[in-house]
Amino acid sequence: LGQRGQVIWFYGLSGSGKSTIAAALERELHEAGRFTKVLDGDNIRSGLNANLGFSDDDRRENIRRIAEVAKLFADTGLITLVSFITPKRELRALAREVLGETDLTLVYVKASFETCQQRDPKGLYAKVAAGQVKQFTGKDSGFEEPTADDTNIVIDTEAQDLPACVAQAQTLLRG
Ligand code: GGZ
Repeated sequence: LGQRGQVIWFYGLSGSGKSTIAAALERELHEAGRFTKVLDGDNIRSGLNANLGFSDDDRRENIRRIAEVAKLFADTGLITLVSFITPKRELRALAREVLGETDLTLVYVKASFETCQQRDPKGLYAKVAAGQVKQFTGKDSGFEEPTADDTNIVIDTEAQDLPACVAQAQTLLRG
C-alpha cells in the first residue's frame, strides 16, 4: 500500500527558518518519490484564512483550521509539512487535540527575536520597527517558549546551517 501520512508541524518566530526547512525537506522527499503537502502563510492565509488577522482569537481560528486541513491531507497519506508561528502553548495543544490519532510531530524552530530581526528576509521587522505592524509576534503579541509537552524536537537555526537543520528534520520521517 501507499505511504503512511504524517504531520510535521514547524513553529517559531517569523524569520526563524520554518518555511525554508519545510521547503528543503519537501525537495528531498520529492527526489525520493514521496508525496507531500506544505501548508504555510502563502497558501493558507492568502486563501482559506484570508478573513483572519493577528488577534489572539484570529490566530486561534487560524491554527484550528490549519490543523483540520493538515489532518485531511495526512489521512490521505501525504507527508504534511506545516509552517506557522503557533505562538502559544494553548495553540500547540489545540493542534494536538484536533489532529487526534493522526501522527503529529511538533518541531520548535529556534532563533531569537534579535536574530530574526537581523535576517529580516521579507523586510517585515523593519516595518515593525517603524511602527507599521500591529500585534507583531515577539513585540506586542506574545510568543511562549516551548515546554516538553508541546515540543518533540528543537531545531536551532542559529547554531547550525540549513543542511544540518534539514538533516535533523529528516530523522522525523517515518516509513
Ligand atoms: C506575526 C505576521 C504579522 C504579525 C504579518 N505577527 O514571516 P512571514 O511574515 O512570512 O510569516 C509571518 C506570518 C505569520 O502568520 P502565522 O499564520 O504563522 O501566525 S500564527 O501562527 O500566529 O497565526 C509574517 C506575517 O504572517 N505577519 N503580520 N502581526 N506575523
